[in-house]
Amino acid sequence: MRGYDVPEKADVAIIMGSQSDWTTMRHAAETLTALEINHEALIVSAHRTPERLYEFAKGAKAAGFKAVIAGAGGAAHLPGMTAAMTPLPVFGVPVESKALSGQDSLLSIVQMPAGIPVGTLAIGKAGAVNAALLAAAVLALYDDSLAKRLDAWRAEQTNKVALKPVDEA
Ligand code: RP5
Repeated sequence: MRGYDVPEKADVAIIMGSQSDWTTMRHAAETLTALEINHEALIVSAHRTPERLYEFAKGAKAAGFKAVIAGAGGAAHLPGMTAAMTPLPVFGVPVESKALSGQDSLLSIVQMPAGIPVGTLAIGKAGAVNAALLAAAVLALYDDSLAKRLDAWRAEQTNKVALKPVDEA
């Protein structure tokens, strides 16, 4: 595991199948940063780096991670394969694909057989942000300070919603 240069105290792993997924998955990272949750982002491809996936998933719990956010596009096996090899909660983010706009990613991730769950989020940025919020909610069950930060994050979001719509240019 430490071959990946993971910080000693990263609570959440954000893994993705390709560098090209980072434009989506960085929204998960930014959300975790806003909530002051230590995290580490890694490229781990189910297809191109299967041995890296095996090593990551088998060692993720021992490495100290408490949740895994896994984003992938197309034939998106990464979240499911990861969930098969770790007892940690795995949240899957379908990345929007060029050919099928992420519907392929969504169906690949969501249709897990009974017994190996992947919590599947929405396609794209919304899914990445919500994966981070779900991971935060899990960690907050045992971390009162984080629970307060999560409450504050949601309150701030609520406060930003204007009562009346305005004309936009
Ligand atoms: C998947 O293939 C990745 O998760 C990515 O979404 C998709 C395309 O990868 P690249 O060809 O852009 O590297 O494995």
